[in-house]
Amino acid sequence: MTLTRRTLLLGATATLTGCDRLVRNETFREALFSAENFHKWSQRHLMVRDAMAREFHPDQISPIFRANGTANPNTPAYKALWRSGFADWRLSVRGLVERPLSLSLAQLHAMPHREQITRHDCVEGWSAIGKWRGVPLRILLEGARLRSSARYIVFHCADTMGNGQPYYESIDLDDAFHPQTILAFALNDRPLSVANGAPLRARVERQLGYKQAKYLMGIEAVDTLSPIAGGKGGYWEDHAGYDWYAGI
Ligand SMILES: Nc1nc2c(c(=O)[nH]1)N[C@H]1C(S)=C(S)[C@@H](COP(=O)(O)O)O[C@H]1N2
Ligand SMILES: [Mo]
Repeated sequence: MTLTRRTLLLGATATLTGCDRLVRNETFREALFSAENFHKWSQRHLMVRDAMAREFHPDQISPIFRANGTANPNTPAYKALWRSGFADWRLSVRGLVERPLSLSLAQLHAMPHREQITRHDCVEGWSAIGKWRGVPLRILLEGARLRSSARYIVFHCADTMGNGQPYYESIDLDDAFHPQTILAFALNDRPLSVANGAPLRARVERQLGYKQAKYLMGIEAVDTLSPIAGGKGGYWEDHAGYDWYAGI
């Protein structure tokens, strides 16, 4: 809650006090941080959406980047991919794009990279600093020629949760095109481990841990989130009422 409020304080100075009071009201928060409303609200209040997340020095990297949530998808399909060293894994880029893509890990490795040392904050109350390397999401979206009707990017994951539904998450285009939003295949100069989301995971550095989707299988461009699973834009948004915009 404090974390989310801080995001609001980045912009909208004029409305600060009124806002601060309103955001304490649960109903208002629910409405504001839903996917549909957040975008309208942030534009109306000229929120600073292009700010960069803080980056750290190599000597600040945490000795251990703990794993949380799924630590191994353990499905027959994932196990088969893992056994082949993810040689048969493909990332699909689909939905509202003119040129759908199906990319191997080797193809992703051959694309331009970004490296960033950032802090991951989990709502459960722990943080870790790690060095990520991956392909900026912007490059994939430009390669697939995102259609102008697209408003969100959905991350589809390989792991199924307790209720048998796959983990998924979504972000809007401000975050999708942000320079620090990457699809990472390496953590601390090593290939991403299974525990941390092998072979590919999202890093959306201005948001909380649960937005950092692991075990990516596909990314889908959509104009609305309501037909997907519970309709709130993410597994925890659907099942635990977490904010869709989980700003730090
Ligand atoms: N596919 C998938 N992605 C996920 C999760 C998950 O259970 N499944 N957990 C989320 C949560 S709550 C956190 S804090 C981070 C944990 O990432 P880590 O395991 O690398 O620490 O992944 C996020 N992404
Ligand atoms: Mo988390």
